[in-house]
Amino acid sequence: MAFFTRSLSRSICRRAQQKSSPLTSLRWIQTQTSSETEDLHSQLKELIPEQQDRLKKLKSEHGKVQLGTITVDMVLGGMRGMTGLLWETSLLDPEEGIRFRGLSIPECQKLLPAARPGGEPLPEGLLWLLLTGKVPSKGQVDALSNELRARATVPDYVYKAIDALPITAHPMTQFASGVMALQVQSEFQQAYEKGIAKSKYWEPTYEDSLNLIARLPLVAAYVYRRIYKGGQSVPVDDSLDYGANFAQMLGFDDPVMHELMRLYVTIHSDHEGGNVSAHTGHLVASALSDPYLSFAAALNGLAGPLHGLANQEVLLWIKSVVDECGENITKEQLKDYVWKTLNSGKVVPGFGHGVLRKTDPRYTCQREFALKHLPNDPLFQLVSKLYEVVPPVLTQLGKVKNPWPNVDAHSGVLLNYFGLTEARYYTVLFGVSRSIGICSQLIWDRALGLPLERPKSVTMDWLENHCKKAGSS
Ligand code: NMX
Ligand code: MLT
Repeated sequence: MAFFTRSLSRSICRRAQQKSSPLTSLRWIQTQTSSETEDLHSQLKELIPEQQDRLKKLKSEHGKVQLGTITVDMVLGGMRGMTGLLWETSLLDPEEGIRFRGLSIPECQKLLPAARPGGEPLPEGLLWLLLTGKVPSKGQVDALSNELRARATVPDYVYKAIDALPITAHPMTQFASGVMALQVQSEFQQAYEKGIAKSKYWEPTYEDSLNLIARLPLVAAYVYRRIYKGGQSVPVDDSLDYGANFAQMLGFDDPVMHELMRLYVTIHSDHEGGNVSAHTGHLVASALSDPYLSFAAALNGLAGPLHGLANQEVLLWIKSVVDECGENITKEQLKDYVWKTLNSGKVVPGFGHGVLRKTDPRYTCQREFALKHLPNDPLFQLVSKLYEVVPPVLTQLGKVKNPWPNVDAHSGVLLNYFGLTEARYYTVLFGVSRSIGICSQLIWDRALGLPLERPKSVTMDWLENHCKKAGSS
């Protein structure tokens, strides 16, 4: 939920009542504009006591309210549908998709500052929104861009740690190793060793988080240039924002690719708290591991093929379709290829989801980007055909809960079109973006004093005995 002071909220509510649909009104009041004079740190500092009180009140007044029932299916089924985490920065609706602090992706595209009029949102603006629940001004976003650039310094030993790995190591392995090496500079770890008070934990967590977010593009670009471009680096461009600079350091100076990277980093940043990477980061951080340690753990979850690595798998799979059947494959041939994949025991990458039950809005906005910038690209046309062919096949399987495409079904063909063709690298891009969501929530975890995460586990014996006692057949 976003934040607003009581008096401001009353006036916003009055204005919201004048709006047409109740749903639009509710969304409208969830976010307010940042006050122009304040910087990010000052805004957070002001918001924290208010939110601490809110949490205390929730606990004392409603702590015993039930949120649902836990079934054996949930325990055996990866905890699907079990509400068990507090995650402030975003909320996922199965039908509608993600909302960042109450704003949908199209609303973010409309409201967040852009580099050019009508352009894609700047990821720095999203970071501000996730942290404060407020829409920043262009001036605030520009100041945050400058701050991130100033924080973007990477010690040489980080590159040496990466260089110690064989060049054939997966890009995610190299990237996560670089993040672990960055941890040497953790301010939280140093402060904890010196005995920092719990009420101040959020401050070094904030410093680590902003430093980490600022430094990740350099480490990620180093991995890319090391593996695919003979180790020749491209320097930071001080005139560019976060997303554009990242693309630039990878070696792409096309302004449309810069726009794509801004969109990419924005939409991959956060997907509420239960996904593997976010949940892992949150869990590890609950032990008071610093943001570097927590985020490195999150990256290792992102590197799994059912999670972030699916973006690599999608492009490799699409290229295997083209290799076998050519670019002008008919829908009938495509259907046969999908069945061949399924019959060989594999999943169709880029389709399905643990929570979503409709087409992922992150897929839809990437499709819109493609329709605008690369409508005639043969691989985009293939992705469009897959949108028609795959869902009925998955539905026919009879067990897939969501046959629709997710975010990973589309990202690869966009990157490939602009020359970033190395599919094995794609999950690193996802990782850079995910730092924005995970770190924003980590700052709030410490500000709110959230406890060590430690759910109860049981054995099959325990479950069988419990069910016998409960009289279930
Ligand atoms: N292709 C083939 N089978 C599928 C697919 C798919 N795309 N999606 C789900 N199923 C199967 C699934 O493997 C399971 O089979 P079984 O009972 O034999 O184990 C059955 O359908 C029921 O699964 P669901 O409850 O629909 O999905 P679940 O929540 O377990 O898993 C995913 C969600 C995302 C892991 C699953 O849909 C999948 O494997 N998709 C392909 C990989 C992918 O695109 N992952 C990226 C997700 C987004 N991200 O970035 O993280
Ligand atoms: C994500 O972005 O984390 C994925 O869509 C997976 C999920 O939400 O479970």
